[in-house]
Amino acid sequence: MSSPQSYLGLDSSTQSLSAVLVRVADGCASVAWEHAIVFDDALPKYGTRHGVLPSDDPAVAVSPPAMWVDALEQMLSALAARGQDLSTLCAISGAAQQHGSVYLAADGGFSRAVAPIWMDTSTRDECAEITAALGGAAVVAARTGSRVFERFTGPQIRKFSETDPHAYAETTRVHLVSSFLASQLIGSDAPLEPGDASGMNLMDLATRAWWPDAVEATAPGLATRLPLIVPADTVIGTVAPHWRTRFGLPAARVVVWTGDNPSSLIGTGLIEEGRVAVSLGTSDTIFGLMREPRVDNGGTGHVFGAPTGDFMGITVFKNGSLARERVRDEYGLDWAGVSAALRSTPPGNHGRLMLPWFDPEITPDVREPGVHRRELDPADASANVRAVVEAQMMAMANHSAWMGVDVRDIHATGGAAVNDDILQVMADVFNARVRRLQVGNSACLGAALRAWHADAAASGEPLSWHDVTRDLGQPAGRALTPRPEAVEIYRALRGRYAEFEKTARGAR
Ligand code: XUL
Repeated sequence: MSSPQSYLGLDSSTQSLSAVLVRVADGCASVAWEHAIVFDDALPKYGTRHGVLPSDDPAVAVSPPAMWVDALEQMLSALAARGQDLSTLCAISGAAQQHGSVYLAADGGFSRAVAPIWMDTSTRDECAEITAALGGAAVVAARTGSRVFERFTGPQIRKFSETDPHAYAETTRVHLVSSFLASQLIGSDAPLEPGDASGMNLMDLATRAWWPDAVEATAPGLATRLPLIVPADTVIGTVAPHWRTRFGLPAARVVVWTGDNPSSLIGTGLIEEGRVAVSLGTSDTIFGLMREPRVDNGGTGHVFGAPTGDFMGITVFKNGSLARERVRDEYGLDWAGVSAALRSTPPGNHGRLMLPWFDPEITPDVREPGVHRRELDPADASANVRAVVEAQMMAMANHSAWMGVDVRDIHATGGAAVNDDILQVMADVFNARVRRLQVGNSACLGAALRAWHADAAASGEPLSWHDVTRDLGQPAGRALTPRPEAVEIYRALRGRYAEFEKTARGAR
């Protein structure tokens, strides 16, 4: 019998910091502890709403990076307070919301008090300028995996360098949220890995190194301000002495952090091509592993590096859980009420449609928020609940076709994946079998499994991705299967939904 080992995975998302502690004994992995710190509730002094600072401009979305550090401290304190032996803790890794940028000065303090995050859409001009300088959208997409997007870090850095050149001049390091928090954990400057770095419009996907032309086109002197990019399995240090003395943590290895989506790829067990996962979180995302990058040239899809060293295709929808909650709250319902509404209305909703653009949308590209209804009475609570869920599923199915995956099986994760009635709509719209994961927070689980995988390699006893995802990164429980009559209805309705989207966007 080998002695037990444990691995900590952290996930700093838009609204919370969560942790999963995975225990490995005799080759079997189980979850020993889970914990979450919700920013608005646990750190009210920062005044965030859903983790974001209030703004009069719907295009602006920023968060205070100091809040993320405070949450990390609360989390490590909670880990220590479990009172159990932490000496088995071998390695820690993490995931974070992608694209957000943290600006540090030479003394390690913030040169900008706020961090623009993935919900920010205020960089339209910067996107156009970078695209033009690099020879067009198709060139940038082929090289970096995505055309230039407002929330991607490159245009965000450009905006900061132009609107506050003095503070930009003071900046010596621009971190992503992932590398910023990893730096806190190791007590020194942490690198990035290709998964999160591919959300910046600055990395060459083929070489997994910075693309000099993009770096130059983005902001003056940016090259020296960017972290290094290292392979995704790199041990970047150990838990800093500060945390060890404070909370009695061991000198566990710290593995380079990644973005929440690449991390979820591991946490949902998608280590082979041909399957997809749908994450129903603050953002809804659909993603899958790709052996070779197939880029969505003109569209809204992205190709990121995958933690396995392969690639992943992903499409992101901004109006995810906040849109579902808006509809739920508008009609004074709870989640049981949402389920009841879905059960009391038929698939296809008698043709009643909603475009749920409560906030500016990423996919499709919608800058002016606005909810559109067709044949849908705003006073009809049940029909509106069905309409928002059907809209999200149809948009996801329509806009992920570029990934070229014949979707037969979906691994569902994220907060709303606990709801069978929502997952039934997913199964019917995609005509696919839907199963949820054993561990709800797949980004967090992925971080713990990445820590295990890299620690094993660093200890000279490498494990395969299959080994580390076998016990926990797999679906569990009953599958929701598509119902043939509903599948037929959605086959037709998806076309009508696409046409409604087109008309509404054209009317702008
Ligand atoms: C990915 C994206 C979001 C954030 C959410 O491109 O913008 O999924 O990573 O945390």
